[in-house]
Amino acid sequence: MRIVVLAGGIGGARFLRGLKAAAPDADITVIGNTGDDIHLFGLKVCPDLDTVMYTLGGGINEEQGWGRADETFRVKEELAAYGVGPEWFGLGDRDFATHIVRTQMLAAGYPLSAVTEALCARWQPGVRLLPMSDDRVETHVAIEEDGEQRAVHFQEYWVRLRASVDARAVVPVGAEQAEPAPGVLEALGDADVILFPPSNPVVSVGTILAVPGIREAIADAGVPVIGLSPIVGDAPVRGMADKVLAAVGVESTASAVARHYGSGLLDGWLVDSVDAGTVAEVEAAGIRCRAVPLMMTDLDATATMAREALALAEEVR
Ligand code: GDP
Ligand code: FO1
Ligand code: CA
Repeated sequence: MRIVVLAGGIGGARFLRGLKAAAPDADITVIGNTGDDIHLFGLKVCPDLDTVMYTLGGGINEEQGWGRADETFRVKEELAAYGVGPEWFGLGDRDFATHIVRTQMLAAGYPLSAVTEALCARWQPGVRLLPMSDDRVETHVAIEEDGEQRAVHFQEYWVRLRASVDARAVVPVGAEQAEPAPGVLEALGDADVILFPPSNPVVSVGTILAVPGIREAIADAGVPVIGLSPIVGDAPVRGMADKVLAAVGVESTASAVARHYGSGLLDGWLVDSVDAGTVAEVEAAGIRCRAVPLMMTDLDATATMAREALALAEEVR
């Protein structure tokens, strides 16, 4: 079975670990969000691609959910001693090596998709990891700070400001001109099932869908498209999904997120058991819906979620 998954960082990566356990023989292609990418110290950092690669490859800091296990911060300390920031973004020494290799290969003319494949040759994530695009896309967030409107990079909004101010708008800068990376449209066209893991619907899945051609390829694939809600009990399990959903005028509920994707895109939607009361509302919008436990507490629980998603796919097929 060929499964295509549109993934952000932590939510996507943890779900993929469960999916691999649930479907060990499946051929899994991951279309990764690159809107979180940022250039720092002359290096290109791809947080969501790296989170998927390290999580599936066994190099992730498990507690944190991002960055490397067993990390040190000597380089960051030395940069700070030179007064070179930003000091609010924590790049570790082991992680730096990844960004150095990536930046060196990009400078040599390799596209991001080829660079990602080269990095994955070391980590062996057990999935085919494709960036959504080889073109630069950067998510910016419009905020009001000290009475003034300004736009900040998504990482600045999340890491420096901790999403403490309201997001007025979320803009995937460059998405309109971006093209899907090689292999993306082909994978969608060849898929037997397409999954939206419990990733951020605005700044992860939403950004991938903003690349022209990807949404259309999903709708035209003619195979079940199944999503899992990242909103449980009317709040994100972690992160700032509530803030960015508000910016696009969507309530922070499992049902509202399903209706935001819409029946034109989604065939099935899983909500957590605590949100069982919203199943009828989702089904009324033309999306088949089931309530099952959706907390990725351990590998078994996550694999069960993946099995439920695949079972729902067979039901709507
Ligand atoms: P990010 O790029 O690191 O923010 O990761 P993603 O976009 O892939 O996923 C973020 C989303 O995962 C957040 O909106 C969380 O609410 C959701 N999430 C995290 N852990 C869980 C979980 O155990 N269960 C569910 N249902 N959602 C989760
Ligand atoms: N998240 C933080 O909250 N603080 C950090 O200092 C930080 C550094 C960082 C470095 C590399 C990387 O791949 C991810 C990093 N993250 C950090 C996580 C990242 O901001 C978020 O997980 C995602 O981009 C949110 O979607
Ligand atoms: Ca992300």
